[in-house]
Amino acid sequence: MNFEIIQKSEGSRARLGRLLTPHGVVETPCFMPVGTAATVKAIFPKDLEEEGIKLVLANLYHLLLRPGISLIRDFGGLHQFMGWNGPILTDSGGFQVFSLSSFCKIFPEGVRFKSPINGSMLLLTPENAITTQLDLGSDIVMSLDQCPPWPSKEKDLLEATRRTIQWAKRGKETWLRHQQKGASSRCSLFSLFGIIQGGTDTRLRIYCAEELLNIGFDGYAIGGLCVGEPIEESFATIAAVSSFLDEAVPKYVMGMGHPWQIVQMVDLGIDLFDCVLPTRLARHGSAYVEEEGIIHIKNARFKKDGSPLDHRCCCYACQKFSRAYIHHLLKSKEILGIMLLSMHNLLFYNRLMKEIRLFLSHGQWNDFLGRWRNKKITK
Ligand code: PRF
Ligand code: ZN
Repeated sequence: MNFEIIQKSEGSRARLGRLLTPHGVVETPCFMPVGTAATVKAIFPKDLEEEGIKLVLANLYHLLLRPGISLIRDFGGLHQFMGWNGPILTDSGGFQVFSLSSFCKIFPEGVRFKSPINGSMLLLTPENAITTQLDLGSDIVMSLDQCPPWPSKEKDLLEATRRTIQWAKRGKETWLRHQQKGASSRCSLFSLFGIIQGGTDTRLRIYCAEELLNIGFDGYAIGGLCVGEPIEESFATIAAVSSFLDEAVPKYVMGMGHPWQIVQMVDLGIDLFDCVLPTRLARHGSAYVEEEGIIHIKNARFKKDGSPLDHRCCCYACQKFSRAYIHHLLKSKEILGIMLLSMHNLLFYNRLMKEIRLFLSHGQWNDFLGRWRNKKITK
C-alpha cells in the first residue's frame, strides 16, 4: 500500500496520512494546485517547492491536444518538461472531454472527440488513458470515467456509472499489464486511482464504489460533483461514499474546494483536493484574506491602501508589496499583479492545509472545526 494513516481524530472521520509516490512523500490532507497545461498558471515551480507545495495536478486532455504526449515523452517526461521534480497527479480527461470538446461521441472502444485547437479527431480509450499517463511519468494515474451533467435522467446516470465501472476495469487490466512489464521496486510507488460516479444518487454511488473496490485501486476519487447540483447534495454524496469506502484507502474529491468546503470535506474523511479557485480568482484580481474573506483588489477602495494583502501572510507578495501597488499592477494589466495574487492565494490554501495537519497531529481537530465555523471565508 502506498498510503498510511498516521493519526485519526476522535468523533470525526478526519485523519492525517502519508501518500508515497516515486517523487516523494505527500502528507495528507493535501490540496493540489491545478497545473492543467503543465504549468500552475503564473507560478514558478521553484516557488511551489520553496513553499512546501508537494503535489500538483496536470490534465491528460489538455496535454494530448497540445503539445501531444509523445513530444513530452521525448523530452524525458512531464517532470523534466515542466521543471517540477515533485509528485504529479494526472487527470484522465474523463471530465474535460465531455465538457470542453465541441464534438464527442462514445463508442465501445472509448470516446471520440474533436480537438478545439485544430479540429482533428482524437480517440480516448480507457486503455490509452492509462498508457499515456504512464508515458507522461505521472505519479498518480486516474482511470477514465464519464462525468454525467447535472441534472441527468436516471437512465443516463446509470449508463454513465456502468460505463465508468467498465472503463475502470479495462484501465486496471492495462495498468497490470504495464506493471508486469517493468516490474521494478520503484514501480510499486506509482498509484492508480479509480473514479466513483453516480451523480447525487447515493445508491448508485455505493454500487459504483463497491464495483471499484472489487477491481482494486490504490485510491478512490469522487468525481461528478460541483457540476451544478445543490451543495447539500454534494456533501451528502461525499459523506455517504466516504463512510462506505474502506478507511485505509486515500480518498480524493475532484475539482471542489472553497476553503470552508475543504475543511468540511476533511471532516468527512477526504484526503486529497484540487480546485482552480486560488489561481483563477487571482487572474480575476481577487485575494483570499483570513479576516475579510475574498477581496477584489481592483476595487477603488484599495487604490491608496498601504497595507499588505493579508497581514497574517508571510508570502513574498505580502512581505514586499502593498495592496495599492498590486491594485496599480492590475489596473495597468501588468503580469506581475496576477503572479503576486496567484502566489498569495496558493499560499493561503497551503497554509490552511498545514494548519489542518497540525491540528490533526495534536488531536485538536474539533477545536479547528469550531474556529472555522465562525470565519468569514465560509463560502
Ligand atoms: N472526473 C474527472 N475529473 C474531474 C471530475 C470528474 O468527474 C470533476 C468533477 N468535479 C473535476 N475533475 N476525471
Ligand atoms: Zn500573502
